[in-house]
Amino acid sequence: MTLSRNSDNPIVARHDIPNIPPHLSDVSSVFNPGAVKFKDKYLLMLRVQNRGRETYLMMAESLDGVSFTMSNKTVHFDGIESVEETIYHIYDPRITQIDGKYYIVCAMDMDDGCHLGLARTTNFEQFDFMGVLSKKDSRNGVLFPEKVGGKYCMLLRPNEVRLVGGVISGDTIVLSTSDDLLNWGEEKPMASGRLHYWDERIGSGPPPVKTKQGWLHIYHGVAMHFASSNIYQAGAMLLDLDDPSIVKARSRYNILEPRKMYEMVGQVPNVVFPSGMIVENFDPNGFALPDSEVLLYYGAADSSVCLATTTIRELIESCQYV
Ligand code: M1P
Repeated sequence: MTLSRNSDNPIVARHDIPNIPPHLSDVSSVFNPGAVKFKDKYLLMLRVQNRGRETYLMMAESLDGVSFTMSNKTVHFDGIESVEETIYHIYDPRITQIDGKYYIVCAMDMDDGCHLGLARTTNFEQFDFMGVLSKKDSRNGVLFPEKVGGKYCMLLRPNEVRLVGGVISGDTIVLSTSDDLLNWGEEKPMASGRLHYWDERIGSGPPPVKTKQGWLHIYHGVAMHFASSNIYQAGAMLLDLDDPSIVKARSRYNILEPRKMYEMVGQVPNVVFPSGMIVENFDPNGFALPDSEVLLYYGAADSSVCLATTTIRELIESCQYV
């Protein structure tokens, strides 16, 4: 399995973020981006942290997927003021195109824990907040790009376990379905962490991609059996096309792990956190082509944004183990 890190990594770092008074000035970090191709441009929705450790979302655009120009304003979700509870942070956006509209699922830290929020846009200039999706403490929500069995589908990761270091995480990704994208039904377990191995705690990465072999899903796994640090890595799964709660195959070995200094050292050491993926080529029925290039965008050490590339075929070949 070869995932090639871009030689310009980190492709977006804290010094690339413009000063935007009064809140953004010489920011602390930028990481865990959502990614999408829109009108022949590569777009990232960046998670930016200022010196108050407050979180802002910011768009960046590129013609080649590597060299990005930052927006000169932060993203605002119109209508988010209607949420009565305090929202402390909105972060880790995952972007999915469904029927010509773009949906963004974010984590939102609130008084009673982390919840998933949904926003929608058609132009990446103006965004409408649609609602809070999760009742339970959850993170890593990703929407499928089309209905399956007549229903919208979402993967999410309930937060149930406190990791060394304080963050509440989880070890099971679940599948939920909906008729309207706002009201979500029963959560069916899809995949769990594997104790003693690289992915003891897990969470979804970018939204799943349709391939002839199944829904290709990149996820992060956390190895927790090391005294000094939790190690965040990336792996892949293939889910059944008709029932995505069934894992057909999964990578036994991680496909990307912290090795470079920018992944091992930073705000949270030893983290690669895949959150955006752009697949270049699909067939007319929406199946990703095996030789299509894949651009995987990830947060490194909760400090910067990096890019690694591969192909659909190689990602599928990494999924040989259930
Ligand atoms: O610090 C590493 C990551 O920790 C959390 O990950 P998870 O979703 O698996 O619990 C999140 O806070 C994530 O943003 C962060 O990058």
